[in-house]
Amino acid sequence: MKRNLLLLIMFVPLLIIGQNTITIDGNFDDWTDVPVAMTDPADDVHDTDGDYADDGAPSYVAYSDIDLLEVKFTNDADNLYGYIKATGIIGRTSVDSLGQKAGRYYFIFTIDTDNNDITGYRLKEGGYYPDSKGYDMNMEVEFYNGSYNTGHYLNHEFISEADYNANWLNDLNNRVVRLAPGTYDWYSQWVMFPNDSVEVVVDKGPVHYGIIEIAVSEDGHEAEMVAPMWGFLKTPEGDPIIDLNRTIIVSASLEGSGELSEGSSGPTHSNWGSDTAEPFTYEVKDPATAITLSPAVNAPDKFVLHANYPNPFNPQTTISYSLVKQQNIRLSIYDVNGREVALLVNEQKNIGNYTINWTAKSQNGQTLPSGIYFAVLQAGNEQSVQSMLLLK
Ligand SMILES: [Ca+2]
Ligand SMILES: [Ca+2]
Ligand SMILES: [Ca+2]
Ligand SMILES: [Ca+2]
Repeated sequence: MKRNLLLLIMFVPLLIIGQNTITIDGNFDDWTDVPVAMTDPADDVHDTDGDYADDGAPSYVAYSDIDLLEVKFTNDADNLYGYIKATGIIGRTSVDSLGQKAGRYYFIFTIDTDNNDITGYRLKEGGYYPDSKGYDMNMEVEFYNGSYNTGHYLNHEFISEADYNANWLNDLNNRVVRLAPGTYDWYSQWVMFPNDSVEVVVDKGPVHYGIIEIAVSEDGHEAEMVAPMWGFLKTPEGDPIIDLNRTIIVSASLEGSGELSEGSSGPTHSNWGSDTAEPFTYEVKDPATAITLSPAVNAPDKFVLHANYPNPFNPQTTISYSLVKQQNIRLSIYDVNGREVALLVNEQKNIGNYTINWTAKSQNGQTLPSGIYFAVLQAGNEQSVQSMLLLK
């Protein structure tokens, strides 16, 4: 049984990874097979502007639109994809025509792109909780005044205003990120276009549609986002900041100005709220590797019949087999004279591991005598055989 479990763990997730295709369309069937990266409790939004005890949680604020519940994260050969489920409506902001000021809302994946605490900034500096260090870049979407505003990248490598002033434009013009110790307050922020041109953006700036895209479900509780890896730019040495077979740390947050929050105390009152899930480690997997390696390393092309257990047996034994593709199979028992004495399985089966108990009885229920029997698994012209000894 342990061996079966191991097989299941080893090759089923790899096959699934190879099949991930996320479409940014506001439908979420494409996320079904992506494992949950992190769950987050309900009703734990905190006041982003509020007091922040050194080792305690910041104060609570009621704001259901910001209350995130679940995070997923995946990639294909070219892109990172993030998914967030929330209690309220993702991206909901107040509009100035309602006699309120225009609100802001952020859908954020903050990334420690080099898996190194020394480079980047500390989440707490931005008022985020739980705290964690080393965050270099963001992929995020801003909603403003009731609608989408920009989908942009952020670079947090600047340690001071002087550092920022001296370097940000040069770095962006050279399409590089230096991965240096940074701060929350000093960052550059840009929308990237498919032709590699950039538009520097500021909060509440004009709408630009670049290569980062987002789609929200009809009920508003779910959203999916894509950020092409090349938009994270390169190091001065020319290495991509994000690439396949890298380990990154990801922190997902929702944040918004609070005109529409339950905690708001008037039409112009702004109670900033944010909710951050615990950060998680993510391997940027190579989908091509996942597809080709899994069957070759862990399983034969079509199926495997494992040794029965116990063996010798009396009268019951367990026969197990694994299928790496959906197929019609036939599992039967033969005696030493080549006579089929029992047919255990004869049907189409899905990919997976299967076990079946056999109690040494023939097809019509007769008890069989001691002796050698053969379990035979057949699919098409191929078969796999295990001999079994019934000892009474
Ligand atoms: Ca989708
Ligand atoms: Ca939450
Ligand atoms: Ca870092
Ligand atoms: Ca939380």
